[in-house]
Amino acid sequence: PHAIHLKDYRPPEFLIDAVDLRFDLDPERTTVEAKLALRRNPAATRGDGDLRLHGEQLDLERIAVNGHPLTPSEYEVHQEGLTLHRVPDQFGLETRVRIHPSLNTALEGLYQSGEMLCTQCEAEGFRRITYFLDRPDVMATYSTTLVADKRRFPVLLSNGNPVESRDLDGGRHLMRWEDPFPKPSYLFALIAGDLKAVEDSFSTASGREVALKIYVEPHNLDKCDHAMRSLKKAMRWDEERFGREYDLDIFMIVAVSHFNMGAMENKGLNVFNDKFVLARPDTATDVDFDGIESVIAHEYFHNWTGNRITCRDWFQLSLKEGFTVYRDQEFSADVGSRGVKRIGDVRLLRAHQLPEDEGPLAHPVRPDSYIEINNFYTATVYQKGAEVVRMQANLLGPELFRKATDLYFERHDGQAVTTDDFVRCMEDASGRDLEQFRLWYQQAGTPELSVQEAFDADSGRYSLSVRQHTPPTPGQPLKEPFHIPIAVGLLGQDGEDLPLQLEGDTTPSAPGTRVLELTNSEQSFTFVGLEAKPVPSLLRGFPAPVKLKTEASDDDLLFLMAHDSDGFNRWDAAQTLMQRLLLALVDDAEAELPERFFAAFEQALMDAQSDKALLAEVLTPPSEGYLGDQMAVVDVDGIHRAHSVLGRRVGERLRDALLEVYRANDGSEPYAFMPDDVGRRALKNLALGYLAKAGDAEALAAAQAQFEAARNMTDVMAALRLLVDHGGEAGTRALDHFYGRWSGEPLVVDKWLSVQATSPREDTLERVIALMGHADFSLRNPNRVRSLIGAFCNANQVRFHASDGRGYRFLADRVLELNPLNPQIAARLLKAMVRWRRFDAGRQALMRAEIARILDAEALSADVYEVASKALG
Ligand code: HT7
Ligand code: ZN
Repeated sequence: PHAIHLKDYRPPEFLIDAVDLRFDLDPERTTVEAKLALRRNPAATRGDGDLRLHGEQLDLERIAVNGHPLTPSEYEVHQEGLTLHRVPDQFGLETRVRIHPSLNTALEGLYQSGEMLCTQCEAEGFRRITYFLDRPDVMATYSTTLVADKRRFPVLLSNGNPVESRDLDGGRHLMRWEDPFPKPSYLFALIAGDLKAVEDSFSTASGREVALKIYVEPHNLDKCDHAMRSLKKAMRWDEERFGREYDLDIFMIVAVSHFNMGAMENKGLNVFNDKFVLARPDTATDVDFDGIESVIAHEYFHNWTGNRITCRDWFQLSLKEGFTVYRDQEFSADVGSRGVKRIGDVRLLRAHQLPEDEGPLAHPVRPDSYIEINNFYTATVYQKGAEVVRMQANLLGPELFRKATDLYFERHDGQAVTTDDFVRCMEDASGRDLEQFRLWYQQAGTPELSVQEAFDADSGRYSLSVRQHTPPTPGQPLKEPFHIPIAVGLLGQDGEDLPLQLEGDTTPSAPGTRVLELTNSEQSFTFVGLEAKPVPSLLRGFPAPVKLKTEASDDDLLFLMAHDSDGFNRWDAAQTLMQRLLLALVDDAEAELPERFFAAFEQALMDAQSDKALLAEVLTPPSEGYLGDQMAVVDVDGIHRAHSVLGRRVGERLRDALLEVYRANDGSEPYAFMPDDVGRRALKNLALGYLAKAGDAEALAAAQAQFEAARNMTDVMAALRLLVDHGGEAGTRALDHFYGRWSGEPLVVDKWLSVQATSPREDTLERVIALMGHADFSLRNPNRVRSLIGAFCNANQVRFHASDGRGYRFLADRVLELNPLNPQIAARLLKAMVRWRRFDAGRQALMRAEIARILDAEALSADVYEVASKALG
């Protein structure tokens, strides 16, 4: 496998203006006829005159230019596609190929999922459907005719608007779809199946009626209400917040059960992993409801950020993904609780992106090279990309940012563009120079900030000296300083915000938050007019994807936790404090926990005024994985022990308060996915969790009762987890009962698999291995793989990283099994081992050996090869 470099980008030599496709659909053998209107690209430098089309795993049956079949000397079929020699400047190309959906286990191109046929073309799957210029800067209009057996496939869908429907001989039927908006091939989709739709409609701001349809297998029709509500909310929000209206007469969502990622934004026909569509209170948790709302919004928002304006090449992936994640985060913040949303997003960034940024797979938001683009749908491109957009939005402020996005939509509608084009719109609309800011797209790695404070009581001057340093990443040994916005507040002794008067300010400023712009590697900011040394509240709201090396005392952290007007920083102070306690317990499991910690914890718990969801976040300790990231060498067992000790001591020490909170917040029937209810459930289950860690008999009885009585899956799962982790008969009985009740619902069975895979019990790996033999498990279904194998390797640090290396061997075996079946999923799983250098010598050797074993295997996919070779590189 070889690397592709951004610096080698050239415009395509040919363009395709219009595509006419006809599919004769059959799972075993589908025929695809394509008519392409091609012309030379006037903007490209002339090459050798040949036309090179992408194509993989296609059996070519016919090829003609302008209606004349070609002779074998006029073209060449090879591994990567088809080359036509000496073609005219403008011509029509006709091809007919045969493909085999039922054999397609990679789930890229046209494949079979259960009884239906569906497609996934991003990033480079269209070339498995027909010969084409399968690159995003080739945009065409599509007309698609679908023919299939009417009984087996009564529903036939594709992009755009339906224009023809009729029956054919032999029990077959035909549907034709036309998409008037030029699009790249990765946005093509088709669906054929025996599906039913939940229907609704939406009136756009300009008064057009749009038909909305969510297609599912008939038995799932009762699980679509939340998805439909989410879709309508997202459509309205995009009109109000970004001025974006939907553009076709119909918008469709289809839920499929075999899917490599979360969902796909194909024009007018979004295809979803069913996990992100189907929900009923008794089958889905609050986390699931939340995920559905944001993924539905995300895919819908792509209609403008991705589809109407797309990427010039795959290095620009964050142009659409970073911006669209920013948009879905803002949507969720607006329709839910902004503070809680921000905490969740930063938790996610710290759990996935920061580790990625300091490991062997670190890459810039706009990568310079890749071997397999499927490996670059990463936390850096998505989550850090969103932070980079957020920083620009905050630097410009709401009015100028809206002016800049309006300009972007107007200037680039119908084009395939770059992240640089995006930043230029920010500059042109605001008049700001963002040259240095562009480094956020170009340099990998997380800047580390250290801050020194100095207070001069005589002059009332208080200064913050800030340094930034970004460690080297693969291929980038030296870094330039970033342009970093730093939002700060200063708290007085009474806990109130002080006015933030910077030296040299001509007008007095109000108390609150002020954004300092760090552009040098070292810079000082001096505030004046202070009567006493304030307590600084740094990086309010997490204004930039950086790591702060804080030197705040425990007293200051407790003070911030109690008083900071910024909810995010109250949470962050609590996290830092708990992190310190946990790391002290890693060193010495018998270490005393300070009295004031329990007092602060109890005070927060009993504060009747506070937002319960926020409180649950504040009182949730950093995860075992995150604690490992804070250590020079991850102490797997010490961290697990420390986590248990802290939980137990809180559970014992604050028993009464926790029981009171549990009882006061129990019983939120009937279920509603409303912020207050979600917060109440989160808080009571957190309280129950602490009590269970202490082995409290009353708590375990409450968990049992909750498991039996609850009608909503959030409470059932919280109780089931506690029973399983506690072990014994009760855990086994609960698991059996749960499976008996839900064996017909694969997405609920996934929860049953995950709760077992993530249990810290000592026999978990044996159980996972046994569950791989369960009738409901299949390596061919990515949801099953993620729920069992992915959960074990990524969310069970203490068992996956067991010092005997059996977890590593287990993962490597699965990667090798999946490599020929589904390389995308195989490569993703392997990422659980790439940060092997962070562990002790014994574990390092074991992981390295397993990665080397994978690299030695024959017929390694480009996906797995890239991850494994970079991991050892
Ligand atoms: N744009 C999509 C990314 C994607 C994908 C989705 C499903 C299966 C395979 C895929 N490869 C890439 C999803 C999104 O970010 O919206
Ligand atoms: Zn996306």
